[in-house]
Amino acid sequence: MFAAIVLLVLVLGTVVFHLLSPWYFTPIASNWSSMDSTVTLTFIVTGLAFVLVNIFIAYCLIKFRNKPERRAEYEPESIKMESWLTILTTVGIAAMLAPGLLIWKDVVTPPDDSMNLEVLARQWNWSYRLPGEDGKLGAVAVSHTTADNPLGIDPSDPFGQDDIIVYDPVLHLKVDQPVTFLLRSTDVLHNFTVPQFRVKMDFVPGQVSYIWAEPQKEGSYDLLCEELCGVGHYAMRGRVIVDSEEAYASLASRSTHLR
Ligand SMILES: [Cu+2]
Repeated sequence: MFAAIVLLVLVLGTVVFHLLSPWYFTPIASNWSSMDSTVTLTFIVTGLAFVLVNIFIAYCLIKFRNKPERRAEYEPESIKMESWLTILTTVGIAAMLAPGLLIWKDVVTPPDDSMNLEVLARQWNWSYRLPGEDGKLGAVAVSHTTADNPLGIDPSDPFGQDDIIVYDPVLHLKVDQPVTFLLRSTDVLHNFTVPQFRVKMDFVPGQVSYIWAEPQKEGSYDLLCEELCGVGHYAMRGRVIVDSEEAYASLASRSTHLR
């Protein structure tokens, strides 16, 4: 009886803590509210399973508690119960996973008006490359990488000649402009995470991975590397500043010297 009461108090405490907890996601600043919906759905499904299973255990502890005259029943199989358990588990898991598949399709399909922007991760800092006036990023290759050309821009590609390179952890973005981040690493695995954008992706040396988001709220956000990438990992911090259209335009006109 005592164990059953402790169990029920723990369940109640856990649910109340979850509902009243001040530790939750930072306010969202991008188009990915669907991510928050899937997390909420997962909490509902797993929360229901957690509460029901524990109430059932507490019920069994009381109902089948030890009595001198009681004998255990031997029932190795119950087709009816197993069928119900299989159906309920299937419905619960499908409810959690199916929306994720639809949202993943959106994650891997950047919109047509999305701006390509390159992020270069290195132990342990960030650089960025934005398309110049031609609106296109030039070709890059590891074979062109030198101390003077750390991004490996191909000198023979005209599209690359006006690219804007930012050797600074601060990246400016325009509000309501979808951006596809092309992710390159020159050394080890890193990860691109702006918690307020709700999407994250690994950098894999030797390939270009990508992620897209539409920043919808002006502000200044931390850019984190969320892949343990060496002793300086903790210091691999960047900053993404989402500007209004006017602020971004005046910044762009000033940043031509960065070319
Ligand atoms: Cu890193």
